[in-house]
Amino acid sequence: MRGRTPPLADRLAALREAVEVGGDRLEVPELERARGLLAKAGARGALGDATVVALAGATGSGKSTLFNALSGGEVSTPGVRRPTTGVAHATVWGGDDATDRLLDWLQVPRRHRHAPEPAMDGLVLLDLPDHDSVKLEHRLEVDRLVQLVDVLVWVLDPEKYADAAVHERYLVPLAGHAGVLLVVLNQVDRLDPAAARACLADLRALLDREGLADTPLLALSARTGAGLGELRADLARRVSARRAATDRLTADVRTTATALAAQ
Ligand SMILES: Nc1nc2c(ncn2[C@@H]2O[C@H](COP(=O)(O)OP(=O)(O)O)[C@@H](O)[C@H]2O)c(=O)[nH]1
Ligand SMILES: [Mg+2]
Repeated sequence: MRGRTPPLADRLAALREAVEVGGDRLEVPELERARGLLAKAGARGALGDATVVALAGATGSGKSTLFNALSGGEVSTPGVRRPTTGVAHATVWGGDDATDRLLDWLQVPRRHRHAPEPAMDGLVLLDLPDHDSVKLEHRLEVDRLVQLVDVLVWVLDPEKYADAAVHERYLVPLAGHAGVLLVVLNQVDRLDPAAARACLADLRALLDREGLADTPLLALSARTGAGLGELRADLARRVSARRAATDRLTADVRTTATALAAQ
């Protein structure tokens, strides 16, 4: 039907067929990635429709402070001395056995259960290690989880928001995933209103140029709480729609199938 997006199951079936056909003819990295994605889709699909949201970003951007502000307490220790932890932390809203299995699959051992909050029921929030950590194992842990989570919130700050590392390594490759991405400009309390507007406009233009025009950009202060309501509302919408996992996999299949077809 014209204009109708094929359901995930149809896309996965098509990808599986392409892998089977292609597997006889050529052995390319795209084929291996497609096999990996089919395995991921099978595993994630069996783990329920909770929404896994990860806070990602550079050292000192404010991930842990934001994680605590959303979690309603001191759950993850903000960095005094760096580098901080290489292990992701989770706060779970209304989790059940399926959520525990989901976190086992994600290999996130540190978990905190939030008090009941109906609007957020079904949210699994992760505080990731720093993507620019001096420790290789921290960076590898970020890369591993970036592949697995449903929604990525990139926490940027006024100094480093245009850093090539985050844009080239993470945001541009995720351009096919605009729907599962959210960018926040944190620490806006450190800017006067005019500077904050200029910074946001510059970052917006940069994201648009990178093919991320559909990605929401929010101004935020994890310290003062400014903009936090808007972020919560965005997350609550995604959580109640219960389709973030499907959307992420759909975007993955689209990217992977395109890469495979180009072979
Ligand atoms: N002024 C200001 N400082 C912040 C904000 N968010 C975090 N910080 C501070 O920035 C430093 C690094 O924060 P942290 O949450 O550890 O960053 P992480 O490395 O990304 O986890 C800490 O001293 C925080 O108190 C913010 O919105 N405004
Ligand atoms: Mg941290």
